[in-house]
Amino acid sequence: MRYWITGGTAVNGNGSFPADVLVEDGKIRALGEREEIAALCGEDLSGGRPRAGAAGPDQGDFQIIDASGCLVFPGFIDAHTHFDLHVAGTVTADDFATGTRAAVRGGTTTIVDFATQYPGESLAEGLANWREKAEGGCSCDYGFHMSITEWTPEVSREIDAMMNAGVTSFKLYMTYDTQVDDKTIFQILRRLKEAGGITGVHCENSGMIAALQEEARAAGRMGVESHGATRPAAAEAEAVGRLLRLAQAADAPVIVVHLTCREGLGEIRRARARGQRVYAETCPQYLLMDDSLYKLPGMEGAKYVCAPPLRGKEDAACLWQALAAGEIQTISTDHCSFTTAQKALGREDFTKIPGGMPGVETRGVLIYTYGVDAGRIRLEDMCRLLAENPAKLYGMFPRKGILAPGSDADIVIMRTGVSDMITAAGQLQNVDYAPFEGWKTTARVEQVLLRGIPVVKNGKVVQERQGIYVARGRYSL
Ligand code: DUC
Ligand code: ZN
Repeated sequence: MRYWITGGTAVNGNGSFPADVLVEDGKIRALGEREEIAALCGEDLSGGRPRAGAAGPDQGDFQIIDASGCLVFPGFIDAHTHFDLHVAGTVTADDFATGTRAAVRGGTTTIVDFATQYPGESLAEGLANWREKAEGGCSCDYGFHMSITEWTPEVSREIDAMMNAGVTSFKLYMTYDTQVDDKTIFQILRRLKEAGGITGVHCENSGMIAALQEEARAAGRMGVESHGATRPAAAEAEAVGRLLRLAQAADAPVIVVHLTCREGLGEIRRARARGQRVYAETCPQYLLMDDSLYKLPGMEGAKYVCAPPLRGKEDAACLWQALAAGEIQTISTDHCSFTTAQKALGREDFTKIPGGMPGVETRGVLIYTYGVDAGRIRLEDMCRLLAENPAKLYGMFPRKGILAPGSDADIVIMRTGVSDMITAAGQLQNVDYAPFEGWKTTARVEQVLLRGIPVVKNGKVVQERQGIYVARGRYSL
């Protein structure tokens, strides 16, 4: 089947321009003026429009998709999701089936989730476990980072097999029970440099957090409000700084995932000034929400418990400026969803609230509305942050992340200038609340193609389980 997407404004990381797109056999065949695409389709445009008109009925060997008045983006990539993950004695509310259905509805055509090496496992076992969770049930394409939690000579030897299997990025935690110590971080950074892989790191100083949690417990401050107070920006900045010194000595590139604060950004700036290659990611919640939410009554604030925690408004402003300046390369979601019943596990003890929020469904419309429409970033910045840069950083470019001949026909048609609202009732995420409940959006994802398959029409998922595993190459950003 061929699709002719007509009348839209194509957006790539280097700009936007009116263009029609021809899709053939799951790939983008051509991008250009309507007359050029018409010639490729054997159409005579003397009547003014393609024969199929606006609605898009089947025209034999091609279908028209009317994108008039819409933005046409390369499919968004969310390189930070946690589906079907065991956290704090429970398991995330979204699995790969529900999570990827929500993703694709929001314009995300590829996710990269975190396969995790559970205690005593090899990396191969961890990866096999995650492949089994995902296989056959995904509604968008998917790949895996590998979270390394135990480092031995055997695990070190597995790195090449991971790279060959298309798992070319790795995740380390500096906090949680999955944390690795500085010696291990250093050894892994060196090993991955040698193998051509890249490391993303969750940066928080676990000792500082443990001490502050102990103090809170002793003082009987066990409510949600203590969550933010016991994970200060200094804990994040210290860990970012330490990681970057380890990376400097290892002469290795590194990714700071979910950066939340000005102080952490300062550490990144200093490392870059030393000549280091450092990439940074942030998430919509750190750009749009703040830590006053932890003061909400009862367990309301638990909905926003995530780590690192939400920060102050001035941190969010700083992150927006850094996005506009190109100092932060990607916006992912850290989608890690729990229902309010699961959040209630921490009713008596904030340290037992499972950390994380849903977000995979709403990233595109939020970043358009509060980023582009609000004048904080440009349209092409949005495209780089949500599509091109993650594709490059995680070894999928130019197969994904760009509208170009030969690329996968992962395409998002977004209508702007609308007046919509985010609600839990309207979401596909498998959660009974929406963190952005009641937030207005000025953009709507109308249609999505996944490798040329129309999977979303009129904002509804019309084809499920079309996603495939993406073996990724080496980073190229
Ligand atoms: N942070 C969360 O809030 N949840 C899961 C993992 C993480 O880093
Ligand atoms: Zn995460």
